Amino acid sequence: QKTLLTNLRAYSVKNLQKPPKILITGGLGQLGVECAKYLRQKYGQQNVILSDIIKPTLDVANDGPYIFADILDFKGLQKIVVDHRVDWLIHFSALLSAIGEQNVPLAVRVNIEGMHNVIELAKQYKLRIFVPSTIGAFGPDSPRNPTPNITVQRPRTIYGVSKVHAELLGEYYYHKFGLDFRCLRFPGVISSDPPGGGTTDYAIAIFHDVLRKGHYQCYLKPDTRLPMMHVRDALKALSEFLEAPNEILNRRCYNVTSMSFTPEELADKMTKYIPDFKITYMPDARQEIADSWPQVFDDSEARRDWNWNPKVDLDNLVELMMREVKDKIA
Ligand code: AKB
Repeated sequence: QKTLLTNLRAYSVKNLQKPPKILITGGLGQLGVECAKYLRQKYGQQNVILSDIIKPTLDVANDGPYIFADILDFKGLQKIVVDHRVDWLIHFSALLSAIGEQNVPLAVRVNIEGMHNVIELAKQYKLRIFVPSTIGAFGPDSPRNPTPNITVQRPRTIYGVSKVHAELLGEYYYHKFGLDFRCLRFPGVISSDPPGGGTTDYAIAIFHDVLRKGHYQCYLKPDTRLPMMHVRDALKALSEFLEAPNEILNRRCYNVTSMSFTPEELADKMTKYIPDFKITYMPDARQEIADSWPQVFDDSEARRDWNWNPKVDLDNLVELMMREVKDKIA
């Protein structure tokens, strides 16, 4: 009775009879745990199932439903959808840009074969499916400042190629089969949880290193401008977009962003909290990836169609990260 009441109170979406049952794949990546927390507040703890192939920490296991799910095992996925009566699928499993370049065959399996499985699954069981895309879905031939919603997409990483593939496949399934496919192209998402394997990771690592050691060696040049967003805004975008009625959406894939900055500009803001920290620069292979990506992301279509409006600017982001990373490493 108590759980039911909590669920009903938490559930604020209009136009739906009951809270959706949501399955999150790749749940132990950068966004999964925070996303589950966010959506459980909204739809009830038991209605959001986190999944991965990794053994969770006790904290994660105690937070709500957690199950084993291998996105490369189609039958296993079918069983989960049937047993748990899943309505919405949030598909986070992916190898990011830098790590993907180190193991292309694995990235093809996880990012492309995995996508084939979940999209067929969503079609068979009529699920609403959310797949994140990225600024990495653009390449050196795309306009970089600003990068509009519809433009040339010729990425040069396997991560980017797999995301363009996911976008096109999702749009195709929408038009051909009426699949409720939804996709947001995220910029670098900044959270106190380590991301692992991305090109935008410096903007997280810098907080951890500076708070722990007082200095940071950056693998990008000081003037490398990239679009970014705090995880709070990423989850707000995801949840608002998932709830948006189909009638107001003019497309299935939208650019979203909050801000753009360079390592130099970020470091400058951080000196307000730690005036004497040291930053040095030693660009590596990730520089070439960053140089092919958007510098400023045009998300005006998301703002117009479903009222996307980010809340965290660069000053807020630095303040939040200082606090959150301090708590994490304490
Ligand atoms: C990465 O750097 O690979 C990701 C992304 C921007 O998609 N954070």
